[in-house]
Amino acid sequence: MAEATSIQSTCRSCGRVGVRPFLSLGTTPLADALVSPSDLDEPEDRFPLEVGMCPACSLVQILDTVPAEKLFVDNYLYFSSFSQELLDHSRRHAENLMATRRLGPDSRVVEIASNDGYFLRNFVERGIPVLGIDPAPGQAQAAEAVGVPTLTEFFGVELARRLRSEGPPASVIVANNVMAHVPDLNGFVAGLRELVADDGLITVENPYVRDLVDRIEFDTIYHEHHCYFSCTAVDALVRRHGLHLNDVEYFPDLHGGTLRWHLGPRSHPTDAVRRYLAEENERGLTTYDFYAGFGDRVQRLRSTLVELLARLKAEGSRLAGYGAAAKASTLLNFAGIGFETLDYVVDRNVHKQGLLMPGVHLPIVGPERLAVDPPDYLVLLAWNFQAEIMRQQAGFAAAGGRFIVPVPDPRVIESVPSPLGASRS
Ligand code: JHZ
Repeated sequence: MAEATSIQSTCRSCGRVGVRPFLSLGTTPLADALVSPSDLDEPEDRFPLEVGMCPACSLVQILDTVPAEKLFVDNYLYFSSFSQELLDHSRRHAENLMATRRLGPDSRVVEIASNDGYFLRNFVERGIPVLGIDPAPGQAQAAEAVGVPTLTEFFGVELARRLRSEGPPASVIVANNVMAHVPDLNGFVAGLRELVADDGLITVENPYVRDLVDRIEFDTIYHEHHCYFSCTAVDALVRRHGLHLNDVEYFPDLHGGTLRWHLGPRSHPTDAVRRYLAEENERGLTTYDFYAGFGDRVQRLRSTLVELLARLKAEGSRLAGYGAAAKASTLLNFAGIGFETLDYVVDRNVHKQGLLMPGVHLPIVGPERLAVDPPDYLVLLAWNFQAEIMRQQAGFAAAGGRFIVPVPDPRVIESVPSPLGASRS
């Protein structure tokens, strides 16, 4: 087992001592460190995965920090464009911003963690200047290929200062699924304030910690995700850097329940902001008690899932997984699910095919395998795309294949759920 290079003794946001652990997922390999078959003899790094909550500012966070280069540069193969639902969600967001912010050729839209250009390409099509920032070289190259200029760097206050010294402030900054990924949270938010125009808008999306707990989405915990946010924690964090939480949107099905926070240098909070803060206070998200029983619920889920899969195997069924997602790695390694249970893991990301899942070393194959060598049951490891995957795999279901959803309540499912929607409640 490799040691994590640093262990967090103070809160990643407010800096106070006293972060209280409430869940240990043991030691796990890095969730996106897919293994090449030729490297099977090499020792695989494993790091402790423990989660705690800061009673002072409510931030939920992991206690160990793995260096960012190890997480996002070497062999990082997550490409956003493999989900149509995510592309549709992003297009709606872009169109909304273009209309409400009246963006045009004099505007500047910056996206942090712009990945393969899945979002900014919508602005490029309309002639609106953009800048993508992403340290992962393969993704940055893919973005450039679709016309999205991309800086292959980590974002923080220093890069923000440099960009401001070289060019205009950003009219809009978008940061989707990245604020949880940064070890230096305060440097990141200070950078947002530095780069945004005084009348500008910042939107930040991240899975909601309330839903993580309510829906037992423990598998979304891995070393890439240093933090798990509530509105209360975001409010305290951004205020420290001269920003205000002005609106909140909720996408109940996106990545297991996502919030989009609207931030800006000026304060004009909507009722949604007041409502969320009040509700989090009432439900106790601001106290340790809300999280205290989570570990037991995770253990029960693990037992139920392992028993369900073992029963199906004992009945003679063949099983495979769908989605070589990072969350799949947490789930498989924590539950100890490997070759004795699953034959393979399907993923349509061509960059992942031919590699092996971290730790358990299940082979990752293309979806065409389902037609030639179908299992009886397909475990939806990427359960956040349940609707999209089930629609795509209607042929597998029509031929008698069944789906298993692992969280929050491991079970065999029958009907195809409806597509993603948004709401403010
Ligand atoms: P997916 C990612 O987590 C990465 P992961 C990241 N760390 C993050 O913060 C969260 O998202 C929010 C495949 N797939 O997105 C693509 C199909 O094969 O749930 C992916 O490999 N067919 C930035 O890795 C995987 O499933 C399909 O039809 O846990 C899904 O991974 C679809 C829709 C997806 O996230």
